[in-house]
Amino acid sequence: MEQVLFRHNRPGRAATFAEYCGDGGFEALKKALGGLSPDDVQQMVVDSGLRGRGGAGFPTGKKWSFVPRNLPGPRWLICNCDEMEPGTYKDRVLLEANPYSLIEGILLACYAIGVHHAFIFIRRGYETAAANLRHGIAEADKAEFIGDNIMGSGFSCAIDVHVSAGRYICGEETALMNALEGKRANPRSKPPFPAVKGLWGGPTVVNNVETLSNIPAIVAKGSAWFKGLAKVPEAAGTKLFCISGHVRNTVCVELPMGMTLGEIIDGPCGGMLPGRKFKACIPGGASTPFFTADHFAVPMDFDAVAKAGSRLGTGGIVVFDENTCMVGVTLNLIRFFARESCGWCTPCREGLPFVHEVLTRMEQGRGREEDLEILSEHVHYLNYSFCALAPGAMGPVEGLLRLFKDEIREHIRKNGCPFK
Ligand code: L3W
Repeated sequence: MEQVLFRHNRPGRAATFAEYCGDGGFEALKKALGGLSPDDVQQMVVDSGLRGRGGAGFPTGKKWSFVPRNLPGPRWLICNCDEMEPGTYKDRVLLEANPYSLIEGILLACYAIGVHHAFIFIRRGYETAAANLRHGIAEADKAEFIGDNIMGSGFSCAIDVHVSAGRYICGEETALMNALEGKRANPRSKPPFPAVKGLWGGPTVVNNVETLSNIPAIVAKGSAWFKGLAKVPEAAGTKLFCISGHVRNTVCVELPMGMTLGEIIDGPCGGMLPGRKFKACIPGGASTPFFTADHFAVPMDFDAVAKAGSRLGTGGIVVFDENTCMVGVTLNLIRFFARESCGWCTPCREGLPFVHEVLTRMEQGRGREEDLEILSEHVHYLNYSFCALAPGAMGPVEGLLRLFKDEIREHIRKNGCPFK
C-alpha cells in the first residue's frame, strides 16, 4: 500500500533532515519556488481533491481560495496541532516520525496563499513532537528553506511553534486564534470565517497537521496521482487511521481513503481480541455517531461515512466488543465534553452537564422511559450552540438513541446496567 505520510518513517526514531532530503524531501518546495506560481500550487491542491483531515473534511484548496487576494496587511497560516479528540493520536505519531513533511507543506501553503508567517499551535503534552518540529525548523532554516528570500526566490516565510495552554476548546479554530492572541480561548462567531478575518483581524487559513503534510507529495507528484490513491472515485489520497479498543493491533496506519470498515478491522487491526465479538465502534473520533457490524461494508471516506449516518472525522476508530455497555461508553464521552465546554454559550454550558446527569442516572439504575425523549430533544437543542463542540458531543448520544434503544430500555427495565 502506497505510503505518502509515513513514507519517511524509521523504526523507533524520527527521520533526520538528511534522510528526508535524500528521499525527495524539499524537492516540491524547489519545484514550486523555481517555476510554479502561487496560483499554480493552489490549483494543484484544488484539483487533488484534498479535504481537511482535522475532522470537518472541508476542501483544502477551496478554503485557501477564500483568502482575499489584494487586501493590504499581513495574512497568516495556522497549523492546528491541538490534537485532543479522545481516540485520536495520528498527528502525534506523524510528527514523532517525521516533522519535515509538515514543515515543507506549511511553506508550500504559505507560498500559495501569500503568507509570510505561520504558527504551529501544538498540544502541551506533545513534547517530543514539538521538539522534533523545533529541531526540524532549525535544520530547514540552516539550509535556507525558511526565512528571508528562500533559495533566492524572493519568497520569505517564518514558522513559529506555539505550545497550547491545554484545553480541548483551543482546537476550535476561532478559540485557537484567541488563545494565540493571548486572550481567553472562547470561540468567535462565524462568519466572518477565519479565511477572511482571523488572527489579529487578518485573513487566516487554519489547516490540520495531516492536511498540510500531504501538500509536498501533491506538488511533487501531481493532483491526478493523489486522487488516484483512494479506493473510491469520490475520494482522494490516503488517510491516517488511529485504532484503539478491543482489537489485536492498536496501531496508527496509513491506508487508501475508501477502504471499508470491515477491511480495516480484519486487516491492519488483526481482527478482534481472541474470543471477543465486535459490537460497535466510534468511526472517527469521540464526536462521531457509532457504527455497528451492519456498517462493515461502508467505505471509510468523508461522503460514504456521512451517508451511513456518521462522520469520518479524524479517523480515530475506537472498537468495542459485545460485553461493552454503550450507555456507559456514551456517558464516558459526555463526561469529557461537559468538562471541556468553555462555558461561553448556554446550550453547551448547561446542556452537556444535564445530558451527563441523565446518562449517569440511567447507568446507575434510575433511568426513566421519558429519558429517551429528553435525550433526543437535547440532540436537537444542542445544535444551537456557539461552536461545533456541543453538536459534536451529541454525536454519540444520537448514535446511542438510533442504534442501541433496546440497550437503553434494558437499563431502565432492569434498574441498572445489564453489563455489570
Ligand atoms: C470560509 C466559508 N471558510 C467553512 C471553513 C471553516 C473551517 C472548515 C470547516 O467546523 C470546527 C473547526 C475546527 N468561508 C467556510 C469556511 N469554512 N465554510 O471550513 O468548517 P465546517 O463548517 O465545514 O465544519 P464545522 O464542523 O462547523 C469544524 C473545530 O471544528 N474542531 C476541530 C479541531 C481540530 C483539531 C486539529 O486539527 N488538531 O484539533 C473542533 O472543535 O477547528 O472550527 O475551517 O472555517 N464559507
